[in-house]
Amino acid sequence: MQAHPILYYGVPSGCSFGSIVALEWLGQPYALSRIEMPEIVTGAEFRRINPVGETPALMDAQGQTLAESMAILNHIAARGIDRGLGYLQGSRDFDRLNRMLAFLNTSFFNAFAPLWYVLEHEVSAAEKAALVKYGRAKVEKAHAELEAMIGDGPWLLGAQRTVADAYFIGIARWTKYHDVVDRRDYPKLQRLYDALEADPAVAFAHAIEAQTPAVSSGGFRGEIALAQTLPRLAQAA
Ligand SMILES: N[C@@H](CCC(=O)N[C@@H](CS)C(=O)NCC(=O)O)C(=O)O
Repeated sequence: MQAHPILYYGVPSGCSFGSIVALEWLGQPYALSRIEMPEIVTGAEFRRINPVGETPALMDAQGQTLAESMAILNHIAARGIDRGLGYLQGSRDFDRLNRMLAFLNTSFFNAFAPLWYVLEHEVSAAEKAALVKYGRAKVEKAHAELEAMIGDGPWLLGAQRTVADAYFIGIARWTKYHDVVDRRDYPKLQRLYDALEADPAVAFAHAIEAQTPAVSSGGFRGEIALAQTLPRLAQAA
């Protein structure tokens, strides 16, 4: 396979979903590498890609790696300015996008952490009740804050669809795993969610995760196994 950037995406239902959508919107050639969580993501091979043992991670065409959603989405946005995915650093719009990404990456993403913990760990009934109460309150608060932050849309930053929208949909869908918030209570977020779910890039990312036939409207060039990507790692100087 030609040396395209490779996005390592986590399943099931990783936050890397947003980076898949953003790469589709970018329209440039890329490949995907599927990483099972928690087994493979925390293994020695994947830690050569991201020592933190988390997805998403990106390997560029030169074999350099980049981790953290914020960094990867900003990397994609910088290459997609002509497509409206991001803005020139130093501009007011860049600051607005960065603020939105930061909110999503901290408040919105983290709000779900107590609820995921309950699903993924053995906890006592009392611990579960406390974590669920805490998680629900956090998810509700983050939804209310985001609803208040955004204007009349149609996208998070207004008229322009950016990498922030891609990242949003990958996290917002987590409500389906937890008995938490009715999105219809947040009409702007519900509208945004529906618009994104109807997007071909989002349909593609769902199909990739589910391993059903996936139709790319972007530059998808196929999947590559983790072990096959390792020889491409750039050697540290
Ligand atoms: N700060 C990181 C967090 C990434 C993260 O937590 N990824 C999760 C999936 S959403 C993961 O890979 N977890 C590893 C595991 O489940 O063992 C980012 O924003 O990219």
